[in-house]
Amino acid sequence: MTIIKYPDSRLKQKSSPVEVFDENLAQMLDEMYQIMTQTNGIGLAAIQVGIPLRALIINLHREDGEQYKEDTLEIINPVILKTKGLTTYREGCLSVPGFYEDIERFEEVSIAYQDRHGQEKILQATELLAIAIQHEMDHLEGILFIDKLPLLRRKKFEKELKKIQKEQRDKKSNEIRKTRI
Ligand code: QAP
Ligand code: CO
Repeated sequence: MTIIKYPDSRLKQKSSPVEVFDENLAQMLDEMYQIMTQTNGIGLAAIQVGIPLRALIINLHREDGEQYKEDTLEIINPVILKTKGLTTYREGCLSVPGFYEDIERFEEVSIAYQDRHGQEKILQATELLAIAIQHEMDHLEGILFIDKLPLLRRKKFEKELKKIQKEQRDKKSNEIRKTRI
């Protein structure tokens, strides 16, 4: 499993509902957790590892700054039932590393979803959890947080991305040249 990065077109795919709650699903969720924590993430949708299923995981840090596996929320086939208020938060994304921008979201959301066993659940989320849920649910529709930026800020992002991509290309060709000499 590797994390797919923007501008890979797979990130624009709409994910399909999970219909089978079996050992494969459990294994996918476990592997997603591993890669998310290895890359310092707090949320990951299955499409970010190339699997177009409506599944996502969230694991927020506790007050001690640590992540605990038992805190992981595994959210399958979510639907928003209710929203309240608006709030802005500086978001990032494992598929858009190094970029952070303010995004407006609902302040609170209630969702219905299924857990890894197919059991139906309801969750009322506030604060960072509410934001993480909305960010990850957008991935299921093929939407990234940068898609929500106003045109000028989106252009600024595309410009910064080109610069970083060029730097990485130059660094690579330099490394190749060094090993030849
Ligand atoms: C989504 O985001 C999210 O740029 C999860 O270099 C966003 O885990 C949840 C990350 C906002 C709540 C609020 C980003 C790691 C991780 C980077 C992430 C990076 C390394 C982002
Ligand atoms: Co993301």
